[in-house]
Amino acid sequence: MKSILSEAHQVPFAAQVEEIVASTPVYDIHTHLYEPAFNELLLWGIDELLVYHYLVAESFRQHNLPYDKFWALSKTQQADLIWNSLFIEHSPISEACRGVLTTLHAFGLDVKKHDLPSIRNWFANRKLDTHITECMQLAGVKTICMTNSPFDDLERPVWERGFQRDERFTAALRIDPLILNWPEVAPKLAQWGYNVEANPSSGKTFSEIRRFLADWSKRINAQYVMVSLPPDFQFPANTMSASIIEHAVLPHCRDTGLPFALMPGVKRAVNPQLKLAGDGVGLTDLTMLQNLCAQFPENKFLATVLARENQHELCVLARKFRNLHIFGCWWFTNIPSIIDEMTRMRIELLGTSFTPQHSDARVLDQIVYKWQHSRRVIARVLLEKYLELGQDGWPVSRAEVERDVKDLFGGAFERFCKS
Ligand code: RAT
Ligand code: ZN
Repeated sequence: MKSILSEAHQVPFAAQVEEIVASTPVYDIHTHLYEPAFNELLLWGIDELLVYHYLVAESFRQHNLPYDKFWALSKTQQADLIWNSLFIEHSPISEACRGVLTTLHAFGLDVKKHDLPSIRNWFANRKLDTHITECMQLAGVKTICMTNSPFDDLERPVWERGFQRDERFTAALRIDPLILNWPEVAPKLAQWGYNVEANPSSGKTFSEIRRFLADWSKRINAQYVMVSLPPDFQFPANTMSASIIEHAVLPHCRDTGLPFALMPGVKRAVNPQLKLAGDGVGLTDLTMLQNLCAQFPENKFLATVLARENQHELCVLARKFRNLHIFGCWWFTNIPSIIDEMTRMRIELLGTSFTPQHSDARVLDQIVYKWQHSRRVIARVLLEKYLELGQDGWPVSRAEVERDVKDLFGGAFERFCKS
C-alpha cells in the first residue's frame, strides 16, 4: 500500500498515536473489583492472580489432579500448582498466563528468575492503598466501575451499613438472579420488605420490584443496571424474566435515565466441577436485543456479546439503533487476535461511537495487563485507519487523535449515559 505520507512523517505520527493511546486515562466500565471499604472482597496480589478462574480452567488441561482434590487445596497450594503446571512445565503463552507476567514485569519484578516465593514476598510488603494507586497508574485507569449485587450476602451488608465512597470507583447494579431466578428471589424480596408475590396476579409485584430497583440504584449510585443472559434468551416471551424486564427493569431505567446493560451468550456451569471457571459460550439470537431497542426507544441499552460469531450482527444492530451502545471484548473474546478483529470491525462500521474495551478484572493487579495489552491492539488498528485517511487526503491532527481516543476510552460511554 503506497502512502501519501512520507516515511519521515509516518514514524512520528505512529509514535504519537501509540503515545496517545498508551497515556489517555480510561474509564474501566465493567470490572469485578471493589472499593477498599469492601475489605477482603477487593482481591489483589500474586496468589489471587494465579487462581484467577481463567487460569484455573487452563491448569486442568495440564495437571491430573481430580477436581475435588484441587478444591480442597489452600489458595497458596492452588497457586503453586497453577504456577508449576502453566508457567514452569510449559511456556506461559496463553493470554491469561502472559497477563500475569506483563503485570509482574510492569511492577519491576524479575519474572525471569521464576521465583514464586520472592514474588510473594514482594506482595506481602505492599500497602493496599499505594497498590491501588500504582495499579491504576500503570493501567492508566482513572475510574473503575464495580459490579454490585444486592443478592450477594457478603456485599449487601456493606452497602446497608453505609460507608464513605472512594471517588475512584463507581457502581453498577447487577441483577442476574432477579431476572433469571424469580422463584428464589421472590422470598428474599419479601423478607427485605417488598410486597411481592411468587406468581404475580396484579401490577403490585412489578411496582414493588421497581421500588427495590430504585432503592438499590440510589443506595449504590448506580451508573447502569446490568444482567448477563444465556444464549437462548428471548424477548418478548411469555416468561417471568421477560415480564420483569418489561414491567419493572425498563420502567425503572426510564424513570432514572439509567442504561440497561445486557451481556448475552454465557452458558453457566457447562462443567460445574470447575465452579466459577466452568461457564461456556453459545451463539445468541440477537433478535431479542433488536426487539428491545425497537420497542423501547425511550430506553438506553448497553451490550456486549460473548460469542465471536455474534459480533458482526451486534455492530449492525448498533448502526440501526442510536439507543444501543456496544462495549468491550468480553471474557473469551478478550484475547489479542479477537480484540484486533472486533475493534477493526467496530471502527469500520461505527466510527468512534462505541467503547472498545472493559477489563472485567477480578483481581486489581489485572487492570495493568488487560489495559496494556488492549491499548497495544487498539493503537495498531487506529494507526492503520488514520494512515488510510491520510492517503485519502485527510491527515489527522494530534488534537483529533486525542479527541477520538478520549471518546473510545469512556467519553462516548459517558455521553451515551447522560443522553
Ligand atoms: O469474565 C469473567 O470474569 C466472568 O466470570 C464473568 O464475571 C463475566 O464477566 C460476567 O460479568 O458475568
Ligand atoms: Zn464480568
